Amino acid sequence: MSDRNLSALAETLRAAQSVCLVSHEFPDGDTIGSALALRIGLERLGKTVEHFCVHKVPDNLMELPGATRVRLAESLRGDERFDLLLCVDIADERRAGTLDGKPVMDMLRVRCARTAQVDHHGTNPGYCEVNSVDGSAAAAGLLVRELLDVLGVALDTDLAACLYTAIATDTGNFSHGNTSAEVFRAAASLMDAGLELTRWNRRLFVERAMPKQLLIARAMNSLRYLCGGRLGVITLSRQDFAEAKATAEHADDIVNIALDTEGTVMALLAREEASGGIKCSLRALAPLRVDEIARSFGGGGHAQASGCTVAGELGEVTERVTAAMEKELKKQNV
Ligand SMILES: [Mn+2]
Repeated sequence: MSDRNLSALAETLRAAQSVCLVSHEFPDGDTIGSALALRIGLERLGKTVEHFCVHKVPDNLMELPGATRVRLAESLRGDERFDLLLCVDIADERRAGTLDGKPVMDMLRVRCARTAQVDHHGTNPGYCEVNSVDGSAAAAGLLVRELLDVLGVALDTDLAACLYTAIATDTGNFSHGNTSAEVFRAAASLMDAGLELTRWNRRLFVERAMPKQLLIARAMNSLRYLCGGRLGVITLSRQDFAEAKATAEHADDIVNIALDTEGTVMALLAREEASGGIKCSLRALAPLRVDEIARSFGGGGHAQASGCTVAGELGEVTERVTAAMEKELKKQNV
């Protein structure tokens, strides 16, 4: 395995006294877990560390050590200065987000003497002075674990919790195609360090907020199948959201309930938006695609995951979109 430029990054970190960590917008387990692990390691080496993000840390990560110390980018003061800016899991500098319409990265750069990053996106253009980037790594957390090793920081249960969160998140709980032998070797080293596996696994992958559970119950109740089960359809009304005390974010992956059915190859979630209009999420299993259908309703997206917002009444819009999906299924079947 390549050096991943980790010795250069380690040198840069040793030379810095104050470090400004930044996680990407709409933060996930990798950008937060990796940065929290870096914070623990750097503080153990006697550094001063601040950790920023434009958005707040998701609720299910708030128990991680250091999560309550993550600062919103808007709290950055005019007189704050750092020796080093360290971007974590940020594929492109725009991904750090914006504040009042301005790139957060611009705000941070002027306050930091040097810039560095640790990332695992193959498309990363290398926008810092020191770039530790490996597109073949499954998570930024893998690079951070190795970096801590180079820095001579020994793993403990806190570091294990943060790095597990990073690695488990980006590998879909050790199930996606990027789950390499390196991932399992790293996980083994976290177990050796005393990882509380069942605790963090529950927080990340088992528990759901109660409004989400209640919304799922309603989604399940509305679930029906067309085309002999090849098309699954879920509808959620504004009343469903109100009675579950749920918001649009709680509906995020509910369309998968329909798609994850034996024999189902296409799925639709149609939900009434608070602002009026019906938000449709369309899914398909490759080689089937739904982007053309979404486009025909004024939306768009990826081949197998698309969306559109259609004016009209829930039942009527659902019927129109499912008719288009049925047509597509029949077309692909001949
Ligand atoms: Mn990542």
